[in-house]
Amino acid sequence: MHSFLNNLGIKKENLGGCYGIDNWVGYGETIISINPATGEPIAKIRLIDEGEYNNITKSACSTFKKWRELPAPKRGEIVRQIGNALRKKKEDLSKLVSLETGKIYTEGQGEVQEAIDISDFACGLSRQLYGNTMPSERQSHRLYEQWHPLGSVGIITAFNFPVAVWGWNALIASVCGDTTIWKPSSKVPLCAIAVQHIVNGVLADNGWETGVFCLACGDGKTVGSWISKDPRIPLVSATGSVSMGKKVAENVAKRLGKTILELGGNNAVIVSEHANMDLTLPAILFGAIGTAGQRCTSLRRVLVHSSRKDDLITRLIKAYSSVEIGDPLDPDVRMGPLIDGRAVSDMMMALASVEEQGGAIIYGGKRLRGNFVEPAIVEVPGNVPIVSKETFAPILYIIEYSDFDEAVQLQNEVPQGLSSAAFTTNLTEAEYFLSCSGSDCGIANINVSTSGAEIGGAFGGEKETGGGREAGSDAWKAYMRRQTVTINWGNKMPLSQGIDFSK
Ligand code: UN1
Repeated sequence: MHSFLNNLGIKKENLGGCYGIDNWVGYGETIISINPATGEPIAKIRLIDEGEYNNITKSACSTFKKWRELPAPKRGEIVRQIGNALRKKKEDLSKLVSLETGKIYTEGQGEVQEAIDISDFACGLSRQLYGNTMPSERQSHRLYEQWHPLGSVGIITAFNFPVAVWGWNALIASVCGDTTIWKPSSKVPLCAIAVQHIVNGVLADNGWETGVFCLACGDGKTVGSWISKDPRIPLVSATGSVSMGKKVAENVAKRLGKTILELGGNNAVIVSEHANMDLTLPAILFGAIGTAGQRCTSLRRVLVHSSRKDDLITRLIKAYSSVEIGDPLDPDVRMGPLIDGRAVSDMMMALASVEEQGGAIIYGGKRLRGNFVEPAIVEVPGNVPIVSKETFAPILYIIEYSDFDEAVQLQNEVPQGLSSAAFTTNLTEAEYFLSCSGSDCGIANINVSTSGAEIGGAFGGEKETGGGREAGSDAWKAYMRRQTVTINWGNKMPLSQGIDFSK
C-alpha cells in the first residue's frame, strides 16, 4: 500500500457510507477500486444497502434542521477550515486522484486546487447570500426577497473529477445551509472516502457529530435511483452522461423536485483565418489530450478555416507525436490511461465507424496496452453521426469551413451545449461568436481552450448538457429557496394592482 493512502485513511477494506464522524457504514456489496494504469486492485469498498441509505438520509435531514440555524458566516468558517484541511492533504489527495482516475499528477493537483479554491469562494459567499429589495407599489410597504436553506441535497459525481465537482456542489450547498449526500462514481470511490475523512476531521473539531456532509457509495441503479426518487431530497445535482442525467431528471421530475444537471459536452474550437497559431496549438493540445480526453469540457471538434487546415494538421501531428503516454504519476507523462476497458472499446468503436461515415483517421487511434491508447486525430466532412455523439476518449475531429458563419453553425448543430471557443484576432468574428447569434453553449471563450474553466464563473451548459450551473457566480441560488416577502408597516390595507375591495 502507498504511504499516501495511509495518510488519507484508506485501508485495504473501506466502508462506503458515512453520516457523521463515527458513523461509517457499508454492509452491501463489495467492490474493488482498480488502478486504470496497471489493472491492479487498489483497495476494497463495501457499498451501502438500502437500510443504510435510509439512515444516512435520516441523519442528513435531521442535521439540516440544526445546520440551517447556524449563521451562514459560521458555516463559511467551517468550510474555510475544510479548505485548509484540503491544503494540508493536497499532495496525498492529488496522488490518489491520479492513481484512481489515471489523470496525470499535475492535473490531480489542479483538481484538488479547484476544491480548495471553491472553499475560499464559498467562505466569502457565506457573507454574501444577498436578496434584492424591490420598490413596492403600495404605500408604507416593503417588498424584498430572501434566500433560505433548501434541505438535504443529493450530489452525484462522475469518475473524471472526483474531488472538484463534489467541492463545487457540497461546499456551496453547505454555506447555503444545506446538508449533502454524496454518491460518487463507483469507479473512483476511494477519492470520496479520502475526502470524507478530511471533512470528518474538520466537523469533529467543530463539534458536528452527525450528517452535515454524508457519503453514500453505491451504483446508479441503487443509490443513484434511491436519491433521485427520494422526496426527502429537494435537489439533486448530477454530473455525468446524458443517459444518466435523463434517468435522474425523470425520477426527480416525477416528484417535482429540482435538479442541477451537468451532462455531456461536444466542445468545439473554431480556428479562424485570423487565428494566432502560437496560442491555438497549446490550447488545442490541452483541450483534446488533457485527462486523456475524459473531461466533459474536453475538446472534441476543431472547425478550421480552409486556409489554415494543412498548417494546423501538420503542427498538430507534430505536437501529438511528442506527447508522452504512460504512468500518470511520472512527471514527464502528459497522458495517462483511459478509465477502463469499456472506455477503450467505446473509443475503438467510434473510430471503426469513421471511414464508413466519410472520415479518415490521420493520426493515432491504436490501443497500446491495457487501458492506454494513442490519441486520435480524425478528419471528417462535417458533423457526421459519430461526431454528434460524445465519445469520452481522446478523439479529435477536424472539420473544414470556409466562412465564419458556417463555422458557428457547425459549432451549434450538435445536441450538446457545454463549452466552445474561437481562436481569432478579428474583433468582428470574436464579438459575433459571443453575441446571441453566436455560440449556443454555457461557456464561450476567445483564444482560450474549451477545458480548464475557472471556478469563479458559473459552470454548465445548454441543450443535452442539462442546463444546470455549478461553482461560481450566482450558481449558489439553486441550492437555496427564494422567499418573496411583503411587509405592510402602515395603518391602511391597500391592495396590489389598485383593486378596491371595500364596496
Ligand atoms: C468536468 O469535466 O466534469 O473546465 C469538469 C474544466 C474543469 C472542470 C471539468 N474545470 O475542464
